[in-house]
Amino acid sequence: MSDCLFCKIVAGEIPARVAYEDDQLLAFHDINPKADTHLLVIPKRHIDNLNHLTEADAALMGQLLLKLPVIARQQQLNGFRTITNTGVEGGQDVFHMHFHILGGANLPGF
Ligand code: DGP
Repeated sequence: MSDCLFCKIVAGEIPARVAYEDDQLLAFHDINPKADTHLLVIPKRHIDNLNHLTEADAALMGQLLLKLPVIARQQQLNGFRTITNTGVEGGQDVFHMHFHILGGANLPGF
């Protein structure tokens, strides 16, 4: 999607501190971290949010979930919090599906 911020990060048009990349997924540091470690994990292919998933996305979502702890371990996190905000009413600001990984010191209460 040409006007999507995270698609532009995938395309290298907007810089980001990349923590992990493969052919389907990208993880990068959040520009406004809410904890000592705050990453965003996204599918490279544009999907607005969980509301827009179809059966065809099942394998991709499986890969994404499996990679979350791998990426967290690469950041030396033994434990972490995962959040995905869905829709305006769910607090989503960027409409390219992303999973927050939050961890380390200063993890806010929930
Ligand atoms: P959400 O509210 O769940 O849609 O989270 C969007 C997150 O995206 C928010 O924590 C800040 C982050 N963010 C917004 N713009 C940029 C950017 O240009 N670069 C990076 N790295 N993160 C961004």
